[in-house]
Amino acid sequence: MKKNIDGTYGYLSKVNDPTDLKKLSFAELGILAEEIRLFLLDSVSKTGGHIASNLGVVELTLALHRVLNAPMDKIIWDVGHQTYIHKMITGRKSLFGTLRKLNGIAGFPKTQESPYDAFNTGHSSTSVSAALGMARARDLKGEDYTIAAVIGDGALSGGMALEALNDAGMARTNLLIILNDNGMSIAPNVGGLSRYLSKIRVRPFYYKTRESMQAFLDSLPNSGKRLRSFLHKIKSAIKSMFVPAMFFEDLGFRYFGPIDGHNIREMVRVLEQAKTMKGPVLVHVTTIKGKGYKYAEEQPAMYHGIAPFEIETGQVKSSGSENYSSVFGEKLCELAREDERIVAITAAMTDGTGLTGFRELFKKRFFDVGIAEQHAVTLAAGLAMGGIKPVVAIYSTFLQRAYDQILHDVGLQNLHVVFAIDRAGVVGDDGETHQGIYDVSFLYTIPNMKILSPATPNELKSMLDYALKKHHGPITVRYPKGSGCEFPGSEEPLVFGKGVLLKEGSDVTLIGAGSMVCIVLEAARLLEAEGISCEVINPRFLRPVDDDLIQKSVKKTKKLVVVEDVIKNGGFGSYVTELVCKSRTGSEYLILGLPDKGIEHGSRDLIYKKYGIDSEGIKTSVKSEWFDGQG
Ligand SMILES: Cc1ncc(C[n+]2csc(CCOP(=O)(O)OP(=O)(O)O)c2C)c(N)n1
Repeated sequence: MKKNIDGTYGYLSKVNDPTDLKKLSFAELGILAEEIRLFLLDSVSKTGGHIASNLGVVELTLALHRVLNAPMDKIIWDVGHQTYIHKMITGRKSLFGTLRKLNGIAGFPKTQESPYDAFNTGHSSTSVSAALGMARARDLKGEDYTIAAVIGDGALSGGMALEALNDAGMARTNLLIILNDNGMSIAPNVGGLSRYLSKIRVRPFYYKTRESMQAFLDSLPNSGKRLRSFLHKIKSAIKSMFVPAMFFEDLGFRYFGPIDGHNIREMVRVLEQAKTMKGPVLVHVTTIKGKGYKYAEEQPAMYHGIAPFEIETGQVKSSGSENYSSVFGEKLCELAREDERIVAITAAMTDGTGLTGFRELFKKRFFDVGIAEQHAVTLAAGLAMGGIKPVVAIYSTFLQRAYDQILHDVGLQNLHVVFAIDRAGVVGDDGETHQGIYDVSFLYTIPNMKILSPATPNELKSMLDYALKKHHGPITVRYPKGSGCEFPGSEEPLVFGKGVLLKEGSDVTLIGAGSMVCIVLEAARLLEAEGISCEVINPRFLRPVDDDLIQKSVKKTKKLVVVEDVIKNGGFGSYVTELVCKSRTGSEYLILGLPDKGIEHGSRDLIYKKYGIDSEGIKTSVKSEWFDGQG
């Protein structure tokens, strides 16, 4: 390995696109892999990002790009968090300082960013469906190129992936599936399928045996149907001796594996062969999550997605202040101590949703279902039907998966399921596929659903208290990423359907939903400094909304501003302004929120600023709408 004078790495600096990989020997590719790990660590330790998964796929990415001819051949990366190496070797390594920053490169594949990114991903388990669709499109158009999906063992547990395998196995189309099996989802993978994969992982000699047996069978004279069928039976018998149930082959795939995913030479050999095969092929590769960086290998879950950290010590640089997820986790434990009917459900996000403590304390009342949000919700419906009080903790963005389950299984049956929606609103760095900006709109369509949105961590506690002790029926408490603010008035007791008047004023009524309340209070301060008197309301309930409080205020001010960090279409603003319009007060209104397009990656503050929902932006909009020329 050689570092150039300008600090770049010897081989890496020569790789500008995947064709450059084809010029390197296997020994050189090995050195390149080491350089890539150093570069990755150096840059992600500064920007933050998904480090462990990327460290695990360095050799796999090099082998794939060595064998395939991208961008003509297409690679679809499931989830897409492991595409940093792919981005580095497809012309974007100089942009790594901008990773996940506003106007910088995204942390996930983006077709608009590069022709090498064949399909946008972010949510898990979509790659096989997408790849099969693209393969069928290719066939229908009479074209000829390779399409590969790279899917992790965690993503494989998602229902969609299994639906797609079911279809693809029987499809008469050429399709290459690479199963990147590291035994980990974010945390260790769970479920029967994962156990099945770990059984295969410990029998790597199957692949070698299978190959030598294939060679032996090929060497025999092709003498008659009976001998062939006899040999076929022997082959199946030997196969089942080594691998008890060849799930993938029985589904219709040609199976190769398990192969050491850190051995480039071996992977290139197998991928070359797999690429030329007719029909669907599955190459099972085993990798080590966090490979090459001690701390990430030891604690892959912690280094799955991480803030900037110190390479030498592995310490995260940001302060570990209390956040909404941990407030939720602690409060839920407190409530669960008092009521043994309370159970918690997560879809592969125990740590992220703050449920680690609950899992330790209430083992039997904790269910990690894997990446299976749809199942999580209907499981909760079943539990509620059976007299248990389930709390489903899911990030806003991933709950989108379970819309029909919320509607059909929970809402229509009016079941008491508590949805604890984490990462609600703008999430920042992960960008458009991860923004929690659609849940309010889609939850408004769910029969019987009540929606609560705390403006402070204390309000989150009282809302959970209410949802589990007093309420019956479907109820959502949605709260943002990170830590919140506190302000006077937030300690007032929670009353069903009631908001709180935080500040009286006469010129304009400002309402912020959830985390927007703090920003609205700041905007009010700025406006007051310019002589505009603001009344500020914290609605607490987004459904049912405190109609009386809002109507009374608007009657006085005649001007209503609703601020939300979700899409405006069908959001809280539309809901409130419809109510106000119905009452014919003749008041005017302004909704400040997000447009119904994808909202890009970038820090939350910059995104708020860009879309005019920071305090300055609110002030400017209010002034230009009604008070221009004043102040
Ligand atoms: C629908 C959905 N739910 C949850 C997540 C959050 N998530 C991101 S990566 C990941 C684990 C993926 O594991 P695996 O596919 O094995 O990839 P690895 O990180 O181990 O390489 C999870 C749960 C997601 N992206 N999509």
